[in-house]
Amino acid sequence: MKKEKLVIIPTYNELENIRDMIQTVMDLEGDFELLIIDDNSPDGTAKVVKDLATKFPERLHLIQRSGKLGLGTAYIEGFKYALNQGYSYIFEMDADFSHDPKDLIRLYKACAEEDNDMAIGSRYITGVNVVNWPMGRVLMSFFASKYVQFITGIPIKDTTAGFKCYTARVLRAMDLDKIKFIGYAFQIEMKFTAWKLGFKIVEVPIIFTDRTRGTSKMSSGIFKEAIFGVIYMKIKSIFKSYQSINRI
Ligand SMILES: Nc1nc2c(ncn2[C@@H]2O[C@H](COP(=O)(O)OP(=O)(O)OP(=O)(O)O)[C@@H](O)[C@H]2O)c(=O)[nH]1
Ligand SMILES: [Mg+2]
Repeated sequence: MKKEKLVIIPTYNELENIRDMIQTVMDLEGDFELLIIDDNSPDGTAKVVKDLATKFPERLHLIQRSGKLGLGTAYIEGFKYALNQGYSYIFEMDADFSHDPKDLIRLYKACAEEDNDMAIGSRYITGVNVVNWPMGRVLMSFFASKYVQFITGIPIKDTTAGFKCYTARVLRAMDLDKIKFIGYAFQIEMKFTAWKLGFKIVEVPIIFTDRTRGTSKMSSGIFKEAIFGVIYMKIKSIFKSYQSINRI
């Protein structure tokens, strides 16, 4: 089977979502493959993945880690796996259906058919496309994105978005071991690095819906990391020259 598209989903206690999510992605047109990175979820998320892997042995993959090590490190591990295996399009998506799996196809096309290096599922292109979040959280997320744009100068409206398609060349160009943040700041750092390396990034409008099942893993530490992290990242970037670590 051609290793073309790999969707990476990090999970921590997503028992209530994982079965439906896997089935939905497997049913999509275009033979998407799935890599679940589970951090030893106490609710047994990984067990469901293992059971379903017998149904989709070629297309469903699982990496189990010893404990809750954070979203950023889970993705870095997934990116390395994807590059080693030779996938061309690598996606980030949450397990909780906040991102509509059908939009994976639009993100894919934005890269494969429209000559972009990276596509971002964006909530803030046409106003604010967020469903069921309390107003406080909508405003916080929206202004967080504005804050990041202001500090870093990055021309992206949804800087903390976690729904993306990377072409392999973007991930190959980055020194993944140098990506240090783990929460929302991780999402910002990945976009900032891709932009600094000169890649062509497009935002695709999506509707983001708050999770209806399972519980949030976001903590105040993750917000703090993002607030101070962008300032740190910006200052560091002034002294750094951005060059691809591989020839692309
Ligand atoms: N492997 C792994 N996955 C994580 C970790 N923290 C969060 N996740 C997963 O990352 C995705 C995003 O986390 P969420 O808790 O949905 O974060 P959020 O969307 O900002 O917040 P809510 O939607 O309110 O829950 C989900 O699939 C989580 O299960 C972690 O430490 N390790
Ligand atoms: Mg979520």
